[in-house]
Amino acid sequence: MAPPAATTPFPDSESANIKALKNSIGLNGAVKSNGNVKAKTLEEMESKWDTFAFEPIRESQVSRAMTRRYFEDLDKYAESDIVIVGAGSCGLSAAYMLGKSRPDLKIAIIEANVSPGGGAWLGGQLFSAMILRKPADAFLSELGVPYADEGHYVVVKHAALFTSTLLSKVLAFPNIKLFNATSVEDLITRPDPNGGVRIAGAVTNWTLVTQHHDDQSCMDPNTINAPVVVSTTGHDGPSGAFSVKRLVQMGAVKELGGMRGLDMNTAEDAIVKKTREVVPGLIVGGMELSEIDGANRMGPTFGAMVLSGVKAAEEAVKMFEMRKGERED
Ligand code: AHZ
Repeated sequence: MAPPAATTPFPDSESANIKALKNSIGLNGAVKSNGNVKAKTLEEMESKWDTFAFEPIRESQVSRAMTRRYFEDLDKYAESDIVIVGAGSCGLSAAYMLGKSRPDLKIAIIEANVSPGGGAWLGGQLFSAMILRKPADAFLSELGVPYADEGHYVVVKHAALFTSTLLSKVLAFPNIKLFNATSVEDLITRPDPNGGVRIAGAVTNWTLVTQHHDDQSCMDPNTINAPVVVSTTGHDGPSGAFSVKRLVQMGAVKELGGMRGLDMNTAEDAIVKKTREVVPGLIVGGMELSEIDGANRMGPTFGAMVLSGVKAAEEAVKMFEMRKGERED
C-alpha cells in the first residue's frame, strides 16, 4: 500500500529544524557527526515549545544505526550458547534466569510474532488479572512485580504488568538478543553418538517469509548454531508446539501424546516436573510439553509457565556445561 499523500504544503520550509539540518550538512550531503551535543532535561524544555527543535539528522544515519547493529547481532549470535525458541511466559522466564545467572553466555531468543509475550498479556477469557499459584510468587518477588496474596495463590492486577516487567529486564541483559518477527522453521541436527539425532541449533526465517512458503518458492532460511536449544512455543495452534511436531516428522520422537483437557492441579505440577531434555540438545518447557507428554492444560494460571522456565534455565546450564566442548566455531 502506498503511504498517504501529503494534502497540505509543508508549513515553514525554513523552520529552525531545517535551518539546523542545512547548517550541519557538509558538501557531500552528509550530516556532520557531533558527539558533544549537550543533553537537555525535560524541565529545560518546559514552556519553550515555540523555539523547540530536534537535533538534525540525515535519513541514512537512521538506516545505518539500525542495520549496522542488527547485522552485528546476526553475526555475533550465528554461534550462540543457548537458543530459546518462543518468547511467551515460559521462554521469557527461562531467558531471565539465564541472563542473570550466566552473563558469560550468548543467548538468542527467536520469537515468531512482532510482539513478544505469547499468551501472557491477558489472563483467561481476555480478562486483565493474572493468577499464579504458590510457590510461583517467588518469581514475581524476584522481578519486583507487585501482587495481591490470596492464600494459595497470588493475583497480579494486570498480566501486562508481569509481561512488560519481565520483558524489560530480559531485554536489558547485554548477553541476550531477541530476534522477533522471526520464526524457527526447522532444527539443525547432527547424528548423536548414541544413535538418533541431537539438536545443534535453529533454522530461522522472517515470519512473513515463513508464512509464504506455499505461494513463493526458493526462500531459503538462515541458521543459528548452538549446543543447547530450549523450545517453549506453546500448545498446538496456528504456530504452537513447533519443535515437538518437527521431532515427530523427522522420526526423532515416535508420536505426540496430544494436550489433554483442563485440570489445573494435575497440569501445573506435571509441566514443571517434566520440563526436560526430550532429545539430545533440545529442552522443552511450558505448554509445548503438554503436546509431547499428553499432559493436561491448566488454562489461565501461569505459575507452571514461569517455574517451567526457571527449571528449563537450570537444565540448559547443565547441558551447556556438558556440551560446550562440542561447539563448532
Ligand atoms: O509466537 C509464539 C509465542 O509467543 C512463539 N512461537 C511459536 N512457534 C514459534 C516458532 N518460532 C518462533 N516456530 C514461535 N516462535 O512461542 C510463544 C509461545 O508462547 P505461549 O504463551 O503460547 O506459550 P507458553 O508455554 O510460554 O505459555 C502458555 C500459557 C498457556 S496455558 C494455556 C492453556 O492451558 O490453555 N494457554 C496458554 C496460552
